[in-house]
Amino acid sequence: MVYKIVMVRHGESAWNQENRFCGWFDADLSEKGIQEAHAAGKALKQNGYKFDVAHTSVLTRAQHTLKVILEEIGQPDLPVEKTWRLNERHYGGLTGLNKAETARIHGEKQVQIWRRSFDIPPPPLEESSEFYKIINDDPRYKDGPSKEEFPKFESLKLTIERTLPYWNEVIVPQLKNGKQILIAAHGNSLRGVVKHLDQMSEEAIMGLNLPTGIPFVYELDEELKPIKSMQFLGDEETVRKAMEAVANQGKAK
Ligand code: DG2
Repeated sequence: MVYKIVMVRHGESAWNQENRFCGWFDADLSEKGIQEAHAAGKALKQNGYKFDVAHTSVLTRAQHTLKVILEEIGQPDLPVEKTWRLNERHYGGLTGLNKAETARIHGEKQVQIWRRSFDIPPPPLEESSEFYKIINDDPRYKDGPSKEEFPKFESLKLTIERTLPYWNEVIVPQLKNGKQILIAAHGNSLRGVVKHLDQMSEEAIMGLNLPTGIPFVYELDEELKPIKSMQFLGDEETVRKAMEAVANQGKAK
């Protein structure tokens, strides 16, 4: 038995477009992001994908992407499970800052460490920040995380620690029951899943930048080891350029 699972990072968000660290701030898709979501849905349709269940985060940009995709593939009523565990990493005190401007102030090397190091977190989101209450008092978190575990920042390591329990306890049992699954989530929550599936080293995962709105497929064996890893539904050159563009967001320019 071979298991197949499809994942997609949401389409470009308004804050991706403005090149701002977004994390748990709830930016919606940009116009381009909506188009990317339509294109993602069309690519899935062309390749004959149908799903039994979809999983997404509690953030609008991922849910919006999923909604557009499900409409495109003719499954608007598919059961959708939403969890904060698939949220983007919490970008702490960097939330709202422009990435290029931050690179000009702190240096590209420091921004690269904040964006891509495995276990060095960004600075905490202070209570005095204009984003603190917006995020911490948001009713979408009434079912978790609890006040005690509510993050003030997250490294990729911390993100993986809260995403993996959901992968193992919710997604894996569904996969093993033969369910066809689609996950619409975020650059870093999905990098965490990819690191886990491909058993990538902390070094190797630093070099991975996921493009917005291009679905990718994993084929897994009985033990959930990849037979095929990260097969993008898009031509190689487009995917390469989109990945490079994400990497370059941290350049001072
Ligand atoms: C981006 C990722 O998250 O940023 O929070 O700014 O996938 O929700 O757009 P997403 C953010 P980088 O780690 O690529 O800087």
